Amino acid sequence: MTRPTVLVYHADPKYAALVRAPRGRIVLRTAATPSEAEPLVAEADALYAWQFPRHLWAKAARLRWLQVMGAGVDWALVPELRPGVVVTRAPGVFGPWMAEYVVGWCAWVTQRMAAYLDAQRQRRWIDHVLPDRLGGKTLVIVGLGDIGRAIARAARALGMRVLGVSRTGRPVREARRVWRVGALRTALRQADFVVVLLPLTPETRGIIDAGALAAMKPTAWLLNVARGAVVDEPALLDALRGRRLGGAILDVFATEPLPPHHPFWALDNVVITPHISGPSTPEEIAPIFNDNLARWLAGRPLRHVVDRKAGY
Ligand code: OXD
Repeated sequence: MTRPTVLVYHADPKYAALVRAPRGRIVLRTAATPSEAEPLVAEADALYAWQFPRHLWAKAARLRWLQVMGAGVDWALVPELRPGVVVTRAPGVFGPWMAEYVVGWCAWVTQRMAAYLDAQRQRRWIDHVLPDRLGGKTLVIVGLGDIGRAIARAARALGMRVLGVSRTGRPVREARRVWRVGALRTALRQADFVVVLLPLTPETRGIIDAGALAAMKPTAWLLNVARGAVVDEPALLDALRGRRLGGAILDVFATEPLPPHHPFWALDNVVITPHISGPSTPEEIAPIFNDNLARWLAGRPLRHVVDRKAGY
């Protein structure tokens, strides 16, 4: 019996080191760069990867399964990936990280951390500046998958009022109320903080547009931890420059790395982080991959299969 080939594509060798399969059941190949992947991809039956180079999909003639290492799958759901390839995600891993990121940066705003640090550098005692509470503030979570619900739980633990927006508008235990995406602006009007978590699909591209931003209170903060292109960046820039928003915490951008000349860098009401809100770690993803690998080898259905039509 020929053994299936599993290609692991990542610069960190730990991803491959943590692959577990019964002895002799698979051929394991690794590639850290596009040029290393190029001669191997035609042989791959399964791929365990992050940001696999788009120009190589056409060569992946034998590929049957792709396990994605990160939260988003938009880079994989391209027409070049043959329709028969099953794509699986890694849910449950990123929510705890992103909950800490979101709650942490919301607290950075309300605890006025920038102001106190700034005053410290100048040896000034600014006891006229008081912190605010997160308790009682309204957080609107746009995108209520497993990550959105993990963020909701953390926010609720601090007494925040959590509202949600999702494609279906289906109620979830974690949010006091959920609207459909069509009623996005109704939800945004109520927010002190908005966190954007929608996957990037043709329907969500630019969905946080000038009208959506105008619906937000002028004191509200926008946190984008989804994809840069879900937000209309020129409209956001306009709103921030015009002080029509409290500010923005941005972890993702339409172009990454954010180019040095980009105007976001210069704004005092923007925090820029380099796409780190939900890092992938080999140790956290490995159990998901290994469980699916065992299923795949046994011919059983895989877990966490992406709906390629829906885009997530
Ligand atoms: C992502 C990730 O999908 O960082 O953006 O995992």
